[in-house]
Order: sequence, then C-alpha cells, then structure tokens
Amino acid sequence: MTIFQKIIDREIPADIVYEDDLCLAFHDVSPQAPTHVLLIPKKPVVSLDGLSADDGAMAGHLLLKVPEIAKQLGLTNGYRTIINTGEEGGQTVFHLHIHIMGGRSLNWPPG
Ligand code: DGP
Repeated sequence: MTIFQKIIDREIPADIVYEDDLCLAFHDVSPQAPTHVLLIPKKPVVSLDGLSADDGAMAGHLLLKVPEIAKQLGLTNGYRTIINTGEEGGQTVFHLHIHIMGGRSLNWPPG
C-alpha cells in the first residue's frame, strides 16, 4: 500500500484542498514552489503506465479538475502540471499523481 492510499483512507493526515468521488488533492509535504498540490485518483493506479482503456472517464475527470483546483488555489498567473512516470521519470510514490505547482516563475526545461 502506498502513502497516498493511506491519505485516501485517512490513515495519515494531509492538507486536503479538494475531494470528490473520484479524486483527492492535497498539499505536497515537500513543496518545490510556493503552491505545490498533488491531485490523485482514488483508484489505485500505479502511474500513467497503469491506466487502462476503462480509465478514460476518470483520467479526463482528473485533467478537468486541474484548472478548477488551480483557480481555487489562486494560481491566476499560470501554473505547471507534472506527472512523473517510473524510475527515470522521477516517480517516487507509485500511485498516479499530478503535481500542480505555481506561485513563482518556473524554469524550463526541468532538470
Ligand atoms: P513523485 O516524485 O512524482 O513520485 O512525487 C511524489 C511527491 O509526493 C513528492 O513531491 C513528495 C510527496 N509526498 C511523499 N510523501 C508524502 C506524504 O506523506 N504526504 C504528502 N502530502 N506528500 C508526500
């Protein structure tokens, strides 16, 4: 079981900013920008590589929630979304998550 499943199950605390039947968003414990939130599906999908054709509605729901949550967080000047996939992609928690980061100018390209 991943740490994010424990957050979904309320076994460990998190600073939750949004929740519905399909997803949960909470502040990253190690923020890399003034605002850094993680949006996750409640379904325990490992990564983008773990999505199946049946997950289309859920994946679309997550994407559509990003601008809503960004607006709620006050990210009116833009923000960055990142999905790290697998070891070389920098993924450390193997439950699909979208990083939503903002509140400062972000560099490109990332390292
Ligand atoms: P990634 O490297 O893309 O797998 O990102 C995992 C993120 O999860 C990383 O930015 C730190 C965050 N994180 C890890 N453990 C916890 C936790 O227990 N609580 C919260 N809120 N965030 C966590």
